[in-house]
Amino acid sequence: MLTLYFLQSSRAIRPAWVLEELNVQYDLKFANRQADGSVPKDLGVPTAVGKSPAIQDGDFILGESGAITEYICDKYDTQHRLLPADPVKRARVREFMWASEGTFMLHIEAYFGARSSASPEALTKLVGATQHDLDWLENELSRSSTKYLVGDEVTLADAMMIFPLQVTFANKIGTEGKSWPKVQQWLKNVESGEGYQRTVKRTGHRV
Ligand SMILES: N[C@@H](CCC(=O)N[C@@H](CS)C(=O)NCC(=O)O)C(=O)O
Repeated sequence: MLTLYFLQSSRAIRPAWVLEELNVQYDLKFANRQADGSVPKDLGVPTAVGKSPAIQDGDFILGESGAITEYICDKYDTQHRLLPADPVKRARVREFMWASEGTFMLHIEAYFGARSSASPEALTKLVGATQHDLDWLENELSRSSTKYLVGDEVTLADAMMIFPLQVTFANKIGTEGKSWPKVQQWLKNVESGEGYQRTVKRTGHRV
């Protein structure tokens, strides 16, 4: 049985949702955040870096949410539902996957790291980077007019992108008084989906 190491309010929502979408049986090793939202010292995660998420599948241990979600698809998504076989669609999905960590989360983490000490000018720049990311996503969704990021069914693009968008809106990183209607509609589509709802019920995920 596959084990998912799941820290509350973390990127672990990504593999959890993928496992639920594919109806893969898994054990959930749950860790809560401390009362102030910080992460407990030892998450009990068996990777060297010890971050959430991680999985153990037999003897195989893997970290990094992008690598984990791809592994789950390679092993369990025989119909290529979430990671399409067609090279163009697959590349499109992976474009969002890479953007989710390498662009969106990068800017969010930089903002969180700097917000208590940086100058107002530096903070404005960091907030501007996230707003620019939202503009890009709004533009992508306007061009495609699909329910999800790549087509009208959930893919790994949605599973990876959901977390940075939830964090951005929950923490109001440059969002106050502004709107990105396509992005906000996409978030609604995701959060009302049956597989996503099942994931929240099983994990208690909240942002
Ligand atoms: N790039 C990694 C980032 C993992 C990461 O930073 N996870 C956070 C939670 S979202 C964590 O475990 N933080 C605890 C720590 O840094 O000790 C991924 O996508 O899995």
